[in-house]
Amino acid sequence: MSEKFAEETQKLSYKEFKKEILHDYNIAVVSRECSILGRREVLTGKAKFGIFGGGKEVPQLAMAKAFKNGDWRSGYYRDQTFMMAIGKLTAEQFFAGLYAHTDIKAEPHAAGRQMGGHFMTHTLNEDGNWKNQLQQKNVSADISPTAGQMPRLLGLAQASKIYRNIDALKKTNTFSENGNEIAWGTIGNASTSEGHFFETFNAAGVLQVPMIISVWDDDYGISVPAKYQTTKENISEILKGFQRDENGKGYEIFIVNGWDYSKLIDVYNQASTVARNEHTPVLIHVKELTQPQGHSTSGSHERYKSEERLDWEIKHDCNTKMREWILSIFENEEELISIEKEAKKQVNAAKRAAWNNYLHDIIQAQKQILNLLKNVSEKSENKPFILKLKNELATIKDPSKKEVLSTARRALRYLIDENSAERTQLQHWIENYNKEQSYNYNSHLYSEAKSNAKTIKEVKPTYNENVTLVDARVLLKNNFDSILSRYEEVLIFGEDVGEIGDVNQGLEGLQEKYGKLRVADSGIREASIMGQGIGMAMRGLRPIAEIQYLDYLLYGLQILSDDLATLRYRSVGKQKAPLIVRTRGHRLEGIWHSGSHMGAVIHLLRGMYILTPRNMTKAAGFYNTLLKSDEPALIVENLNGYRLKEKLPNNIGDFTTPIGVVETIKEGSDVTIVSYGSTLKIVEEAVKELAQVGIDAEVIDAQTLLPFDLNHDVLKSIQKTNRLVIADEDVPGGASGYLLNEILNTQNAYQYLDSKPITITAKSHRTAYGTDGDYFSKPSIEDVFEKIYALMHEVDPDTYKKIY
Ligand SMILES: Cc1ncc(C[n+]2csc(CCOP(=O)(O)OP(=O)(O)O)c2C)c(N)n1
Ligand SMILES: [Mg+2]
Repeated sequence: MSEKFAEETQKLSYKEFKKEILHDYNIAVVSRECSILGRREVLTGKAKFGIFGGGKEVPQLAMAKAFKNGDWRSGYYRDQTFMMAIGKLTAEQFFAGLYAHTDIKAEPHAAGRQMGGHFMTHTLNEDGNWKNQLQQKNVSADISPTAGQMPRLLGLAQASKIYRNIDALKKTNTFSENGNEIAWGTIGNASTSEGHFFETFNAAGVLQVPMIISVWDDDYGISVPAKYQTTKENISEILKGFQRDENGKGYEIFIVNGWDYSKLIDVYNQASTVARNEHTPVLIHVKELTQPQGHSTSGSHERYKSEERLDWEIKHDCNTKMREWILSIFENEEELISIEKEAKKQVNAAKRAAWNNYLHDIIQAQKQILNLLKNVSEKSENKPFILKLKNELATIKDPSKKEVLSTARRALRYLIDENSAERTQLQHWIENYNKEQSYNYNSHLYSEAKSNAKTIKEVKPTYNENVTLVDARVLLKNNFDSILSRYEEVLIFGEDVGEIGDVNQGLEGLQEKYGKLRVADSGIREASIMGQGIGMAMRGLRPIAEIQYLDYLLYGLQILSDDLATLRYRSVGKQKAPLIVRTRGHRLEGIWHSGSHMGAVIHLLRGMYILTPRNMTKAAGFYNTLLKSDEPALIVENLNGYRLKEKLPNNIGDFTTPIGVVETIKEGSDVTIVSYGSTLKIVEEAVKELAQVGIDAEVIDAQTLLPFDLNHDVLKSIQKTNRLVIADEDVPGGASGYLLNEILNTQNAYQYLDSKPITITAKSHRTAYGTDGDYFSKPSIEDVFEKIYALMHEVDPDTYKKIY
């Protein structure tokens, strides 16, 4: 027993001491039994895939002891023991997750949407409002991409720093008590090879935030050993340079073996004191862990581990070692044997209960369909076919919803020519079942709460009689000023955002006014800037995280796509992170400054709003709208718009731009042109020239790509013009392909078209540099003119004679 641990335990009576250790041992054993039976459930076909926490139990017990209410975890799929130890996972819930039970009460971690092993706690109430995070232990919803949990971890930790250091936020709130909360990260040894790990690690050292990263080191990443993962095969060794010392702030680093229960408890205590009190980040390298059942249910580790390694793993299994240690103190094996036997029984019973609970509703549905098919077959000419389907379904002992519904849908086809009450019943049953299940599998991509961003009403900008024209960046700056003064929880950060007030001075002077924490410069690290925003937004702050140029969003795109955009969906509406991402793009210069890839963005970021304001008044209005609601969004400002003159509204901070509403900026009768962002300027010029030859175009600004035109105003325009042109500067089939699908399929506009719909886009390659590079890469005024002219030539060749 280590000294510190002995000291601690002296405070407990022997009885309490023993009780606590046996309680922990019990959790470890129950957790292991879950892993063992879980694997069996997959191998026998009852569950699809399993990834478990066997071999990592003991350090998680220690972490759970130091984890307090208000704290946050951002971890990965090995942490079932931790979840059990903080009282947020039962054995029955573990199996419900494995079976993908869609009832959130039975499976509170994802209602079956995520593979087992991906955990969360609920931070939102039924109405979508925040719960009190100080009264519970908080677990941010896990994701599968290795190290994807790291960027978010930075923001979760940074939030404590913000709450501790910004006076206005110190008033009692439900998120933080003076910033005393720790953000706990867990990561596998091999996943530390990812850039996200190193980027986050460095950033947390720079920011000095209360973050503790535990590396669960089992020497492998699936089959690939440490030799190919980590320099010197040792993550704490190579991170030594981060150790804080007299030369500067940095990390506290601990190294401990994962089977050493008492030492682990010491280390986690020390680590939490350092992080909580001093806001110093900590690394705990937990070594000598094992994976007794291999990586996942997809394979067996005997394929790639040597005999010696397998033998070593048996001897160093953390549960076995903990057992040996307990026996060395208490010398009573009977008690342990009884705990082990009881755990087996308990887990078996939990498994059975979870299975029966999961199957119950499906079996009900199966019975209903068997009954309906029997009834409907009686009078049907296709009786034998329907009965065949019925009998096949009847033989399935453990049916899936798919089997039940697919049988019903196929049976309905046999009744196309028949009319009966039974047929109607069957139709209704299918419709209802589909509706019910669609809620289970398809809900909550966006907020379904009353406060969702689509419901925020438009407030138009208003102007004084003698309106002043200003550089548009001044309008934007005044609006950010207003936002920062109205919302104390708003923070704006990114590269060059602080001291110079962003590269286009949309935030000029605001750091001076609001301080270095609220308007902050960040390192060049887009992925963790996104993560910082996500984590802070999860803790009640309202971050506006800036990506300097749209092209560099790609560095952060993975985390936005995998983490932020999926958050509400994967948590079934139980978590949110209303982060606003600010960037600028469109019509820039050169291959990596062209700012055009909106198609890539809108396809990867379903779950966020993607907004493309055509000027800074519209952009400012979007910020104001978003801050009134609680959903994540990306706003792409026009880089070439900051120096253009705009009218300065007198209701700065109040006016809003509605989400999902297009704007007709010029009416016309011959053709509808839909565009957005900087391309609109080109379109507007071309339209003036088209007017000179008698072509009257209607121009619609899409404004918000996600969601697009909820009122179907484009359809109304096409009903009038019967012709559609979509113009943008993305690649062919990029955002224009998306818009085409929205207009033709979703809005059903195809039926009103008298001409082939056309898209005018950039070339497939990225944009060449310079004025001429732009001219030959992206659509020009002449391109737009000629394409629309050619369209009209096809309609009326006599009036619009061929140009070429
Ligand atoms: C970005 C990404 N790449 C690959 C994978 C597939 N994958 C899942 S787990 C894993 C190994 C992780 O090893 P380690 O971090 O050591 O954690 P362990 O499973 O050993 O606890 C890999 C390659 C993934 N999930 N995400
Ligand atoms: Mg590993």
